[in-house]
Amino acid sequence: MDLVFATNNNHKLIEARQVLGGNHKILSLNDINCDIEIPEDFDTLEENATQKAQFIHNKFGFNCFADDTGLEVYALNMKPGVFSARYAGIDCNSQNNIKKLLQELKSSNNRKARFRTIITLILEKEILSFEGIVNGKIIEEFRGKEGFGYDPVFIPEGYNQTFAEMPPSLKNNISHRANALNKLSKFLSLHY
Ligand code: ITT
Repeated sequence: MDLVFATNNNHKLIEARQVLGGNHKILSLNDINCDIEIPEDFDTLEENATQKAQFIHNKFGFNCFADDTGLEVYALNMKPGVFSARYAGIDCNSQNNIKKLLQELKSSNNRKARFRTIITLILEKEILSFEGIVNGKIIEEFRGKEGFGYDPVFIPEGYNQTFAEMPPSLKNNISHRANALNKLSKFLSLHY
């Protein structure tokens, strides 16, 4: 099946194609000639994922899905969460966000965190959501060059490497996004 992935994040697109690409054609926004910045106006992952998917579906009519992801840190009352992309400010990059995170956690022994992804799928007018979570901890320094976002400071439970130190294929087996994408894949294989 052809599905548009409503994301401006190329890393997410690569990850989704690795999980779903064998059975489905995953089209990018480029592939459908869409160069519009998709709005993300809400303060929950669920609402933002739905807004992104609905925006593309309404404008272009394709079956599509969108992902909204947050890093939830226990000692910070699950922040930055839905505000992960702009944690250090609206124009800040991942490095700035991580620096702010490490600063906020400086006096804390509780480094427990999780990534949570919500994927919303719009298929033949039906709207469905899939959640993926990976538990882990935030380390005190940047480690690794793979991945993106907060990957250099996040070690998933049961591993010694950060997501940015792992081969991408390993992150893509165990991550929050892989988890949600696998649920989406299972749904598609059962129903279509
Ligand atoms: P789209 O909304 O266009 O899909 P985005 O990069 O804005 O792309 P999010 O709003 O979902 O995506 O991302 C929120 C933040 O969380 C952002 O700073 C990302 O870098 C970070 N993030 C998302 N997925 C991640 C992952 O797998 N590993 C590390 N950081 C991640």
